[in-house]
Amino acid sequence: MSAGRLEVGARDVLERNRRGSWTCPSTVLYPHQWLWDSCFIALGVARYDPLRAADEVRAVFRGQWTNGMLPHMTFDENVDDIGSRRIWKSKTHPLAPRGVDTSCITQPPLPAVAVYRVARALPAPNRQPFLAELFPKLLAYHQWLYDERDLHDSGLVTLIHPWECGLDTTPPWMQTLGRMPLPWWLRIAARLHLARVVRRIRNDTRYIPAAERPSDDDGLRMLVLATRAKQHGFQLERMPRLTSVLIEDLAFNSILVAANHSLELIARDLEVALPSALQRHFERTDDAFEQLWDEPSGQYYSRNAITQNLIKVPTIATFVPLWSGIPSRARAERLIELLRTPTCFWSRYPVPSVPIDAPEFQEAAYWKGPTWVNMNWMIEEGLRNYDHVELADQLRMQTLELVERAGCSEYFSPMTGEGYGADDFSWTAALVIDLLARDPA
Ligand code: 9WN
Repeated sequence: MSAGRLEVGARDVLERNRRGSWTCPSTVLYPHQWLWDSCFIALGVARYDPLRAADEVRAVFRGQWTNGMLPHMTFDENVDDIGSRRIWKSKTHPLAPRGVDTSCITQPPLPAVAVYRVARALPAPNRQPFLAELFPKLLAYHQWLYDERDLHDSGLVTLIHPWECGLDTTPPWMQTLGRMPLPWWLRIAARLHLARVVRRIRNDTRYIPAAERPSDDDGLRMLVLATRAKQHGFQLERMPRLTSVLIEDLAFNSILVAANHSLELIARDLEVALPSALQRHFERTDDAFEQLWDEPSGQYYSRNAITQNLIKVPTIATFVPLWSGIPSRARAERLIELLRTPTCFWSRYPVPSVPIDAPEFQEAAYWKGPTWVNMNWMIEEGLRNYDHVELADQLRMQTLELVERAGCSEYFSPMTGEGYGADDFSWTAALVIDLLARDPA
């Protein structure tokens, strides 16, 4: 297939998934708006329709809470999807917006990156007004992340639910969740009563083979965890340490570093200063990565915020710091050596979300093994940050080849390239457009 046909197909997916000003990830499986999906979508759309990309990012802020929180989902009122909306009941929360239903947790903080990059693609007269419009909202979001989620000023934001990390079923989260104490009565109640609820909420397995989606057990535990968080107003400071799963997530915090940097660039373009307290938080975050580095294995890991132990289960998240320019050159070289190891991360269709030689690896299971285009996109840029241009080009070509062969699937087998999950998935389409537009060096 030619690059032209690939681009036309990808644009077509984004057109079909368009819902007015925003784009859903998949009409069948994900008919609402998701936070980091819309940011990735905007980055691709900006390549051919910057004004639409600006609207896509703007729409993310429809759901912003009065405390600055950006929810991971904003529901489409025209879609009858009572199940998942019922978990949140956002309108019963005093800080939630009145006009739309949202979830009550966040997702990887990509908006500042999307705003900055989309602004650069806009016609000159639209640029400053767009930045000026969104800057206070971004500021409020980053402020919320630090005020509400970095209670001890460690510099690292703590997540209260795996849905916040974006790599939902990634082994470090699922292993920690698996150890979450469930009282016996809840265990039984969960099995007997919630199973029905889970099945209602889980319309996913009606469309996608169960083996490609979160297991019932993972799904049930995630649901229990959301219910518990709700009992505590989704507020970290109120969550009991014993029955919660609190993680200083590696990918999320790495993305935060890049987003903080974008916010600094936006402030510079607007010729305004960032609050000095916020600037100090940014510096602490940069420094905190030292604590997520494990010298013997030469990798970064997420940290359990309760025990303060690193969760030493290798995943693709270890490469996200490359995207944000976090590691020193020496550490980056170690990470890239690991990345290019064929028995581990450099499979036939890299990059698997879990190394193929790890006991946790499952070829088709969501975030437990498959290759995802958004991760490849970040790693490709990360390789360029550290001047590994040839490897970046190779990853770019192999990612495009994947999509040429299997279509805009949600994720892919890292061994055979077979497409899994939802078809016509928006961020796959959008990021393919961005990769095609990128000048291979
Ligand atoms: C829950 C929409 C989202 C992505 C996440 C991905 C998946 C949802 C789900 O789909 O999560 O938020 O139902 O499993 O894990 O990264 O944003 O595409």
